[in-house]
Amino acid sequence: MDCQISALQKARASYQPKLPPALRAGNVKVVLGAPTESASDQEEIKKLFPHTYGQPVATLAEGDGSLSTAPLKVGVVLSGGQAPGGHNVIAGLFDALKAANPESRLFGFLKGPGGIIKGKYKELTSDVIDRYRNTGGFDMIMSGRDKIEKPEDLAACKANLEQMGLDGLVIVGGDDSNTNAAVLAEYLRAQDCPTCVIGVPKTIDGDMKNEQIETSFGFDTAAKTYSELIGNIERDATSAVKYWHFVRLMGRAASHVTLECALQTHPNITLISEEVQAKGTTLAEIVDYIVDIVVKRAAAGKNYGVLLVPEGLVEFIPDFKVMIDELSTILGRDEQYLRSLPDHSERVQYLNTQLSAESAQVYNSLPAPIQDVLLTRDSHGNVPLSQVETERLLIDLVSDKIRLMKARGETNAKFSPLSHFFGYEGRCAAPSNFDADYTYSLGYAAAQLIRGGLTGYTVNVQNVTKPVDQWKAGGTPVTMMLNLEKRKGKMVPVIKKALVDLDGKPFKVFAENRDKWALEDHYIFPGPIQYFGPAEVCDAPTMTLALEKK
Ligand code: FBP
Repeated sequence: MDCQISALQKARASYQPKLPPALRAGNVKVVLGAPTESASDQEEIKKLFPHTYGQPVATLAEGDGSLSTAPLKVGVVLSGGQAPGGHNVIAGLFDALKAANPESRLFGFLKGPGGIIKGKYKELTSDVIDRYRNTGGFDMIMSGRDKIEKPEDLAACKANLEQMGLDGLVIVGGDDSNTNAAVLAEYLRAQDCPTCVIGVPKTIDGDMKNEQIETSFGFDTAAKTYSELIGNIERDATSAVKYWHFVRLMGRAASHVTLECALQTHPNITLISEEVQAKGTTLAEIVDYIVDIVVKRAAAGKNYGVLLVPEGLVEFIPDFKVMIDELSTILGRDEQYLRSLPDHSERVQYLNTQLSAESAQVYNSLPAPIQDVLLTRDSHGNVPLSQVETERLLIDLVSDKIRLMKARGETNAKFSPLSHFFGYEGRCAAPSNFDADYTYSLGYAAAQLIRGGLTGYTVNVQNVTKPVDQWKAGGTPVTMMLNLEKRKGKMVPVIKKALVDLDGKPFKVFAENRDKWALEDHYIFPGPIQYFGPAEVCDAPTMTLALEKK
């Protein structure tokens, strides 16, 4: 049977993403700026990256024919969580390589960085690429979360890249994967391997951004997809007038997705992890804040509402953070032993002998499934927070408190909560026009950096709140974005995560309005992403980006 595609997919396949003028010119050059320094810990990072530290910022401009037109062999890998637009990065890379020399070839490593280590790849020809233009997902070559870190993994990558004769490798990933790109670039250069390594900033979490990288791709589409769903829930809430919806939103560390969705939909309660951390708010205080709004709305006859909570919240509640850090140190030391214990209760028993008294108390107060998740780390040392059901924990605690208040005659609120988690629903949506253009431009620019022989760079496209005619592209040295962070109890170089800036415009606009949104109903219903139609409906950037760049 023929593979069937939807009517939208068919129409979308012919969308031609827009490119910044310098890339459209067909003749591009690389302009290098002044040497750079890492975000912090300069001396230590310089020692760890002696061959690639301090490289200059690169800008792509209309050119002078100085870039290589020799046929190139390039590999590409998709790393970490899916984000809308990954396929367009590959399409842009492919088109740029072919435009420079039709003999150039592109290879996709399969299932993430593990594919480079194992030498698993497939050639990406135009018939493969054309099937995936402007589609969501990473299914063209799949993704994975392996970390290229151990000496034997680095050596295996080098051997495979050399055997394939690759001139360049493009690693599409978030902060951890772009850190991987820096580590691999340094290693290859130290070993005189000619393969250039270029990273592409991807993550729906929106936390890989800085002065050079204005946004990570996928954030736009994912946040708009969740906002559509939240808007629908708000309509349902005002129609049924009987449910409180507790919605947890993806975003492992930073609350950008939650903040963006709040700006787009005006829910009654939004928790922002960074504010919780800055104010040192405890879990009990968070519960009190929620209960207060539930009770006040009930008194006004509104036994319904919508609450947004970021996935990363628990790591930002001060006593939880201390407990999670202690667990990470224990895992760094005793993970094997803990895994060898026959059941969860024995693990808890052992942990109680290792954690400080305060942390043991916090850990013991949690339900067993959450305790269990907190003992897991991915290959980058992160807690898999997408599995921590914070929305249910909050529902339980708020329900308990309201029950008590009712028994004491302090409220007659009817609290019927429903829980939701929006994460995977948005990561593979068809990229919005913004993400389709942005990712295609990133891929196209990555090819130029490789043609220029640059390595250890993350590609950037800037000025993105302006029309594409004013976009600019270039490369940011990865070491410029590094700092040292504690992972599994050890200090390691990683790209500094951009958390929500409490002094920034997006948070301020939210903070100025939240009391009004709490008690009155100011819901906004953004509706689904539009791909065809007027620019103000189809091409608007996120509110976060618009406010940041205002
Ligand atoms: P990246 O940082 O790799 O882009 O992934 C982000 C993310 O979507 C987080 O928001 C979420 O916590 C995590 O991936 C979920 O990971 P997994 O896909 O392994 O369940």
